[in-house]
Amino acid sequence: MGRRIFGILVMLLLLISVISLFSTVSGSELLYPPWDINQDGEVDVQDVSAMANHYGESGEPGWRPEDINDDGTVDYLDVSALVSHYGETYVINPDEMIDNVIDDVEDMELPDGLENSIIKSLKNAKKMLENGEIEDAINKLNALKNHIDAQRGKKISEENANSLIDSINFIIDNL
Ligand SMILES: [Ca+2]
Ligand SMILES: [Ca+2]
Repeated sequence: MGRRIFGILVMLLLLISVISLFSTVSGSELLYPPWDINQDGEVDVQDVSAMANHYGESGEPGWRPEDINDDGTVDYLDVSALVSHYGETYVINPDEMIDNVIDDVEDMELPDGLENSIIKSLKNAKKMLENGEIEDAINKLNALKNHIDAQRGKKISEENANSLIDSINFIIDNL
């Protein structure tokens, strides 16, 4: 490891230890932000080490996740973006995810009866979550999956059925 890189790493670690004292936990992120390089919901030492491994490299803008600002070089700008968010964690917000699925359903131009029943189930599940009734919400969402499955290839295309069921599974996995 070159002296320059080593110096940068030491500075980085010092900065991190100071900044992490002031970092806050934020929520309500649907997709993890770009400075969570390995996209595991936490900006931590793993992301720093990924950054250190590719520091100084260049390529097509955004060719690597470590090029956070998509300018084609992994440099101090990317380090500073990472450092300024160090210690943050991000949670998947089920409310927003359900709203997104409702938007998707509205865009699918399903027969009215089916569209209404799916949206009603999603809204019920959302209400249950707001009341902290997680088990009930999961049951509701599982029942909705069966309901969609039963119409697969009939009132709803294979493609749309798969996409909705994938989204619902993702929500359930994150509850
Ligand atoms: Ca991470
Ligand atoms: Ca960059």
